[in-house]
Amino acid sequence: MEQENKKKQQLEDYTVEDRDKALTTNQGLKMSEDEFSLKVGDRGPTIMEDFHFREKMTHFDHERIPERVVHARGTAAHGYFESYGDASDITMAKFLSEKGKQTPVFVRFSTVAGSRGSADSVRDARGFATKFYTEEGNYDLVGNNIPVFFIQDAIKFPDFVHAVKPEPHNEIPQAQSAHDTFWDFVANNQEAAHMVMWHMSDRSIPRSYRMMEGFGVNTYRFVNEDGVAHFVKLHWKPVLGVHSFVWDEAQKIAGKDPDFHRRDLYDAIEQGNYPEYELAVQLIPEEQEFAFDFDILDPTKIWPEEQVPLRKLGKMTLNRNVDNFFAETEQVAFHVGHVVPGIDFSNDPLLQGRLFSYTDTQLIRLGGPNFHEIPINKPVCPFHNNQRDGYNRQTINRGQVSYHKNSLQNNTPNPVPRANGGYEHYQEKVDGRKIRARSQGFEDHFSQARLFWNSMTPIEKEHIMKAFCFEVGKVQSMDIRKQVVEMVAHISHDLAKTLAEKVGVTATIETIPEETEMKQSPAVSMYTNPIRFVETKKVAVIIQKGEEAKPLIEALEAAGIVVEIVSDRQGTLGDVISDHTFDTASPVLYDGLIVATKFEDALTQRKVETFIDEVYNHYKAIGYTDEDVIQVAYSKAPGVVKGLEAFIDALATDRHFDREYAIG
Ligand code: HDD
Repeated sequence: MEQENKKKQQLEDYTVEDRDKALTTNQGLKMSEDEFSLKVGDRGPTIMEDFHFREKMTHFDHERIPERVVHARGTAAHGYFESYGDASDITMAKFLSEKGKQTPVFVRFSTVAGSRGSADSVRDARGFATKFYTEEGNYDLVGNNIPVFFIQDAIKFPDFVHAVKPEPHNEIPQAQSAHDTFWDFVANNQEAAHMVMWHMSDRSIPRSYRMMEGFGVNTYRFVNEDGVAHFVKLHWKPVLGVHSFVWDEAQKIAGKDPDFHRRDLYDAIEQGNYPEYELAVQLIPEEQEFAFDFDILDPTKIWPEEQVPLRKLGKMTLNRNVDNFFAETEQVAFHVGHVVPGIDFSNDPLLQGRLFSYTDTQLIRLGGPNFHEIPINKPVCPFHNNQRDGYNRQTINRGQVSYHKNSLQNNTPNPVPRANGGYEHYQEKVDGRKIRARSQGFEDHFSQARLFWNSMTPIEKEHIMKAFCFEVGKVQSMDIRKQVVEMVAHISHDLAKTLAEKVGVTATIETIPEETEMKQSPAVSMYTNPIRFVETKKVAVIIQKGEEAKPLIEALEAAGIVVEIVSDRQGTLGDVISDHTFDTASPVLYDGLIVATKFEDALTQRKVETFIDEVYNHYKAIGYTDEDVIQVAYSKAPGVVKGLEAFIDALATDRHFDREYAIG
């Protein structure tokens, strides 16, 4: 249960209710007319005097701000984090210091490459950025749903982003990596190999923001009161488990409902189905920095969970939608440098560069240095310093003094020592020559790409292979296709050979030594230990006479399933209400389907069969009430079942992939 939420209280001071109020200008002047500009005669020209027209139009003309240079498309929610216990043995962060301690949070999920108006279901990494409003200041954990990154050094970030974004000469394609510049970048910057394997896997087409993991990606440090430090990696584990679309479905959803993920999160919260994620940490003591066969500062490497186990720290619950998308979701400003005592940085060169970029980008995006005063960004604890002025300054700092040191104000605001909560950077001893070079420990680009491939179940391998064929098959340059195949040959000869054949290139695979070592990390597989559940899954029920369906619908809802009725018309159908027709609904928008009727009208029945085909082709559960309503071939296939109980069981399995081999 959530206790008093300080952030919610703070935001209420800024929240305005416009309902039932008189219309005024921004100066508070009530207006008697808002439909007509001030003219000379009712057919004459508009006159300069019309301050109301000018104010309204000027505000409108300035409504847009630049979208985020990456992660432009996103959605967000409020909630709280609750600590499982006292983690003071590893960090002095107060929000982790006692069991049951709650901290308000704001989380923004996003895609990376697409523009603000792009579709949600595209193949892409997903951003998972959390702002903890702690009593010691804001702590931002700015992560993704994939634990590694494309590049090792932040100086390459502009190159990578230029390559994945739409191509500059024609701005095509939108929100996709299936094009020449992306794959040219990958083939020529082979540190991307491991990330590309994740990117081609089903991880990059998540079913829901509620059903994906989050990773801090970079290596950070936890420091306790005694100054003892551990290298750490942070993880979010969704309570519902990790679940994905299939690729054909994801592409269709992009057209049928480009807001799919946004809507899914919003609806779940409105329905009281609050998404939950557990925060966990992997810890490596300082003295074991070099104890692994990978470099722990390399952001293209995971720390296999089997080698470095997870310790769970607490749980986050998202329980409130935003009141205003722009004010909150668009204006929230995350930064990896927003930390609290007990959380520190490593020399991971990607993280070091991020520490510059995030504040810098807010300056242009939010129009100046006072973005911390925007309500969504404001800490819930007091903040005082000698920074002043700038565009849109809101704080009214009283007094004569805005400098340190001073005597007029008794030298305040004053820095405080660590013992009193002052942030002190971890005193790492650093020694070296200035050099622009890749660390030797960062040179191996393929071992973990292979580890990932070897850890996949057969169906995951097949999906990765198909994703490669799709993406590389869209590349126009045959030379780039060949380069990619040769890169992939360092990961798996089988994968490279299939890819070469499918995309029509002859590549020199045999000359690349085949790696025989078969290390695995089962934790990276989505399908090795899937979580089965039905609660919050969305099911379409096809009926035409409502009175027969009411008990069925009630039983589904009692199991926590979200039900929508689809029929040949909307509105009242006996004693239930039909939500959709076959035109307003789409089979790709549901996790499962129950067919409870057969239509006499041949055209309508054809629509039902098309609906069933699509659900079937995407391996989703299908229930039927009677043999008459389903084709015989389907009724014998896995995951196509008769009766309610069998359907609920079939729905708990996300996808019945064995269907592909059962018939057809
Ligand atoms: Fe980044 C946004 C995650 C590397 C520079 N990044 C951004 C967001 C997420 C991430 C989730 C969206 C935050 C929001 O919702 O507002 N970024 C990552 C992860 C990375 C990563 C997990 C690899 C470990 N990023 C990265 C590098 C740089 C940036 C190497 C530059 C050196 N990222 C930015 C940015 C953005 C951003 C340009 C765009 C909008 C923003 O910051 O606020 O500064």
